[in-house]
Order: sequence, then C-alpha cells, then structure tokens
Amino acid sequence: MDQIQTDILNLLRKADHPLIVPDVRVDGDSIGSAAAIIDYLALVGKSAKAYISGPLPERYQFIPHADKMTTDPGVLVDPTIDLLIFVDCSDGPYVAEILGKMKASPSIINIDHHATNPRYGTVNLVDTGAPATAELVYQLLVAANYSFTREAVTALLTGITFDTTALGNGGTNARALNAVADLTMMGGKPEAVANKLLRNRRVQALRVWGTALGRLRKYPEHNLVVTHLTRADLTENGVTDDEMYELKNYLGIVSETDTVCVLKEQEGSNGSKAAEGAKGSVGASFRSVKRDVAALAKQFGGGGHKQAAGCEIPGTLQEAEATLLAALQKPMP
Ligand SMILES: [Mn+2]
Repeated sequence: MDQIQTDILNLLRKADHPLIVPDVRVDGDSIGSAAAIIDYLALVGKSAKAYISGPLPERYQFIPHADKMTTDPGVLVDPTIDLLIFVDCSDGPYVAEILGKMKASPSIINIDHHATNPRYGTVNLVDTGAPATAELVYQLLVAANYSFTREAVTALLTGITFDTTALGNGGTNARALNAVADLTMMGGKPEAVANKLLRNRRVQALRVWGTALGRLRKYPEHNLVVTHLTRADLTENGVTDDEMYELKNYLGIVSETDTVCVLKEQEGSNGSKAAEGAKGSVGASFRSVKRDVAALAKQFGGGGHKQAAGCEIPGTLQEAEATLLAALQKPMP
C-alpha cells in the first residue's frame, strides 16, 4: 500500500460524519465510485450519504446505494461533517461552490483521474494512468483488505465499464482489464452492467441517433467528423439528453477519422430564437484517437481527458461549428 492510500484509509476510518461528493456530472464513474465508498464506509460502521448535483437518470437507478444519494443541499450545511470525499471531480469551481455552502470545514479526499485536476484535497489521489476513478477506488479497497460485497463489485464495474465504454475505447488499458477480471472473479457481471449502462436504448432514442448519423459532416483537412442535435430533435421525439450521451462514444469507436464532435443545443437555448441572434449556447463533445481534445476544449473553458473532452461554445449550432473549425486552423497554444 502506498502512502496516499494509507492516508486516505486513515481519514475514512477516523471520520465520524463523512459525505461523498461525486463530480457535478452525474455519470457511471462518479456515481459508481461514490457507491463503492458508501459500501466500504458501511463496513467500517459509518452510514454515509452522497450529495449529487441532479437526480439520478433512469439508467443509473440500478446502482447500489442509490437510496443514499441525495440532491438535497441541506446535507451540505450539517455542521458535524468532518470529511468530504470528492470522486471523479476535476472541477475546481464546483469544489469551491460546495465548500462555500458548508458550515463545517472538513478534511478533503480527492480521488480522480483527470489530468486537469487542480489538487484541492487534504489528500490527493490523482492518477491519470487510471482508466476510471472507480479503478482507483478498487485499488484502494484492495489495499484496505476489504472483502468486496456484491454491491461494491457492481458499483466498481459500473465506473470502469462506463469510462471505457465497456472496455472498448482508448481509455481501456491493462489496469482496466485487470480490475474487471478481478471483479468478475468476485462474481461481478460485466455484460449485465454494460447492458444496463450502455445498451438497451429505446427505439425513439435510436431514431434520433439516426438523425445525427445522417448529418455527419467530414472535414478531412482536420481529420474530423461533426454532427449536431437540436433541442427540437429531442423534444419532438420525446427523448432526454441522457439518451443521447453514448452517441459520441460509439462514433468515437466506429469512425475512421481521428476526432468526432457532437454539437448539441443546450437546454434553455431556443433554436429559433438563437437563429435570430438571441443568446444561446452549444455543448460540444469530443472523442479522439490522437488529437489532444482536452487542450482543444480548454480553449473554450471546458476540459476532460486527452481523448474525451467537452466544452460549451456560445452562439447557434452553425456559429459554434464555425468557431470550432476556426480554432482548428490555428496551431494549438
Ligand atoms: Mn471518470
């Protein structure tokens, strides 16, 4: 066990009122990592909750300990909180926002695998070689000699499966395969997790995927393909943003170009008004093989991983695409 793991386990064991805070983006890795830590804390006699920024989307309802994840900001003002555990969170302003709402001044554990993590913790377990934060939590629990429950196994498989798109994307490495093999030996069901998390899409949602696929535009000079989704695509078909989430990941896996970009009108942007020049913004998600899309996203105030990143670009869909193409003309800063 290394020193950082020892320090984290000591803080977890010492804490009377720990609170877990997954990243502001509720996703399989942030939620799976949180669930595994809740599970471990229960074993050492602590009933911990996780504070999440928004309700759990339907497809995450199967996550163990979902009942201990709350959107109630009231949990943050509890003056007895003595430990915060951030997982998968490289978002400094979000950490500051959470701390700003608190009455207590707890110790902070920071477990993450993003290169852009600002290391805001009392203890920072930040490892960009990890395929998922859940893999770091897995290593931590191995170091703790934890006898993994079925719940912890499912939670950790969820994190790794999500971030590696079922061991299919560029983030998949030996550590991912090792952890998944080990968790499978413990009785985990990676196929079942992948089905719940990444497959089983509703036909309505797949039709909208089809619309987006039909709009693919290739920019060979940038080794890039771009597509877009309007708010109307979603509302007229009765599908949610969450149901579109995997589109960029599958495009990233199956496209011949280096980089894929999915542009999506943000909620609150009105397509027709935006077209008339009113304010609006576009979410841009990137997946790549070689290009550093984290650096690209950072130019627009976003971030992420080298091969998977995102940002928000002001303007209409057309304007956002033009802005993006202009940024690619220039050499990277
Ligand atoms: Mn992650």
